[in-house]
Amino acid sequence: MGTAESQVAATSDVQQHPGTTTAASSPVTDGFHLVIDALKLNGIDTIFGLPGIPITDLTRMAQAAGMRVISFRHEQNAGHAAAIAGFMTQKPGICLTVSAPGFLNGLVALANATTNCFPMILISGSSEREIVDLQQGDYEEMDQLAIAKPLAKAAFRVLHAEDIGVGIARAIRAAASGRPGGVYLDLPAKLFAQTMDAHAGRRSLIEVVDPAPRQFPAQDAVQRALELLKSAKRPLILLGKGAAYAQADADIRAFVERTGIPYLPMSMAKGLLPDTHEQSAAAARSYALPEADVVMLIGARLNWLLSHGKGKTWGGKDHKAWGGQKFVQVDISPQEADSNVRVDAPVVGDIGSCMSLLLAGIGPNWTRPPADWLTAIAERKAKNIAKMAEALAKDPTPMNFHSALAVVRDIVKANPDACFVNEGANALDFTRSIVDMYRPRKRLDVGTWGVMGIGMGFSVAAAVVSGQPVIAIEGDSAFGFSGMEVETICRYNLPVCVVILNNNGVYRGTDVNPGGGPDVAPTVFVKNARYEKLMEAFGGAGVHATTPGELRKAMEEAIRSRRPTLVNAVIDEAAGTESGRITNLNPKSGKKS
Ligand code: ADP
Ligand code: TPW
Repeated sequence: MGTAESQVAATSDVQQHPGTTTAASSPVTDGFHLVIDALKLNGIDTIFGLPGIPITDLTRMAQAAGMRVISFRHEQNAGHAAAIAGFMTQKPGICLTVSAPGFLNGLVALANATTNCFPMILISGSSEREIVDLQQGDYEEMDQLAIAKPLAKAAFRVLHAEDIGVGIARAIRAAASGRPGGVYLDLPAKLFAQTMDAHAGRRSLIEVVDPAPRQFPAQDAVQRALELLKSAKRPLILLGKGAAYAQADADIRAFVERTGIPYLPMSMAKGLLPDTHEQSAAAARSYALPEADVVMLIGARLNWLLSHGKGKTWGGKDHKAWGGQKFVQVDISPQEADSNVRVDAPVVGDIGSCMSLLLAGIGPNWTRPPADWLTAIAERKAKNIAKMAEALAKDPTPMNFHSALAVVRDIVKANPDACFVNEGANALDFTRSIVDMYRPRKRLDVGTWGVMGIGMGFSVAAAVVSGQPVIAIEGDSAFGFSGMEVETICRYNLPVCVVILNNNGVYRGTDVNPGGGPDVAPTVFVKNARYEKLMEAFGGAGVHATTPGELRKAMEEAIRSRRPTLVNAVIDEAAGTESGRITNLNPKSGKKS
């Protein structure tokens, strides 16, 4: 990279911008250009957003300056796109919105990014501080900074053009360093038109050096973890999305293979090692968790997705009881250990640095786990895989989740580099367990919150960032949260194949109004809806698939042609359970584990 000055000179010619040359002809720049130049200086080349006052001109100027501006139909989808771009690249994804309502629409994505440890920056235009603070009723008035603060890892506002460089540098560092997260950057409308001397402007920009500095754990922490693992009779490794994010793929794989310890991938860590790896215990999960004696968490939290590390899932005698496991936790956050149960060996640092030291520490004489543990897991696994194969081989009419997903499983196997987006309840749970992933950071889903609405935003970003085909497996309810973005997919001609597993409703389509009135039940949608026509409306391909053969043909064609495609895969409306696999979290069901 050159100096800040040469970069800026190359990225935006301030003299060509109307009103940016003073009478004395000393060049001036303005807030618009400083924002664009600061982003470009830091290697950020894409903005996901939605224009309007006061940022329309910013989107135009960014495009003129060679940035990719991906314009959405709703800010939430742009925000989800930015967040997943951050997950895929380790560079904060940028979402740009207008004030109050646009900002609020983006907030779900900002909060979701923070919750999931994805680096993103939500940049919103805002109204005039003087008017907002006196609550005098400005256009789209709102105290956005105050509202964003509790939902973001950090929040900043820039009031003066000469501080734009610092504001963007701080936002980048806050989003990407340590535990990544969502950052809010408030840019009041007045800032964009502020002018300043172009040379001083260039000098005010900051090219962030080492935005996510490596953090090595202490040697004794590494030793403690290795000793504990060595002492285990039934060790288990859990890989989380933090491990996928860290891009330490080779060292993680080497550590798993050289220790010989069985592992379980969390949803978005699927594919970090291929799901077909012989050490994967995924198909024996309900055996491995309660039986393990030492569990090593790599970039995974002991939250609800892991039953808080206790209860019956872990072999505890009731839903609150500790199962007796000892834990090693590799994580960048020093506060994560002991969040739910005692962690005996915290290893705090970035996963790349931690894994390189752990790998170096195992040495040539490492003893693999006892054979009876490995055999017991292998036996359970073989039994469950055979059971699953039986279910997948059935060909019922209408299709069910299994017969449709057997097709998806083959398509992903044949196209391992395709990105894979997934949301819904049953559509999520069945897909996660049936469809194997083969490469890291390909599976992008509802994450820590189980949030619906990531579908089309993630799909757009995955296609833009990776250039690879994208397959989105969507529940019909899940799809509805972001469905209008099929226009965005068609507009940018992205190679996205959306498959809706359509069972006529939320969870399924068979509920009946308990009051007996004219309204359908709250979970029921229009029967036999023709979702594929939505894609056709914007020039993409729409397919109505009622058999696995039709689904296979449509998906193969979509991937071959790279044409935006929506397959309406009609499945049995009685298929699916309420809330998928987390029925037990519904209050009436009570907490069972
Ligand atoms: P999952 O849902 O897959 O179990 P979580 O989101 O619960 O994963 O956990 C991810 C963890 O990874 C977080 O605790 C976060 O601090 C950690 N993490 C994220 N990035 C890194 C990194 N580069 N190095 C170390 N830990 C990381
Ligand atoms: C932002 C609650 C969880 S899953 C789901 C909802 C509404 C949809 C399930 O139906 P779908 O899938 O998609 O048709 P399937 O296969 O079971 O039929 N609002 C938000 N997030 C969540 N999680 C919900 C509501 C929910």
